[in-house]
Amino acid sequence: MREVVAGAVISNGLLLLAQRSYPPEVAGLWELPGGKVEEGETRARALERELAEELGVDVVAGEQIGVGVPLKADLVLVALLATVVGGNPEPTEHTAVRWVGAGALRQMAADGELVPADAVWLEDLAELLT
Ligand code: 523
Repeated sequence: MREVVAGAVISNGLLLLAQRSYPPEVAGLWELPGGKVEEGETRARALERELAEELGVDVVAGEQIGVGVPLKADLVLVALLATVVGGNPEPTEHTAVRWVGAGALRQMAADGELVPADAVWLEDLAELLT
């Protein structure tokens, strides 16, 4: 079983979302940024590495939020809280980034603009933002 870790980065009461550029099924949809945990890496370290690579930010990963979401037979998606300790997110692999509050997040979910797996965390995320 491999893990993908995603960051619930919250700053000033807003959540960071990143717009996927690939694959075609999810291109244009918004996600909590992250990536695959490599062999020998903790979830927290993997998230810190992925956000540095993809967005040029230094974050400190915290506790898990929500449930693990199965992606395929051998892959599970896990979300960790994360705090920015340096830099401003600038997308290198994503199309764009944005910061949203609970209302905008709910609207995006209702409009089908979130990556399906991430939409499972809607209530967990909305609670953190209110
Ligand atoms: N998800 C997903 N939500 C989410 C992330 C970060 C990832 O549903 N918030 C899915 C999308 C892919 C798989 O997890 O099916 C791997 O994510 P990806 O592509 O962001 O991870 P990478 O960059 O480590 O993997 P490669 O594209 O294989 O390099």
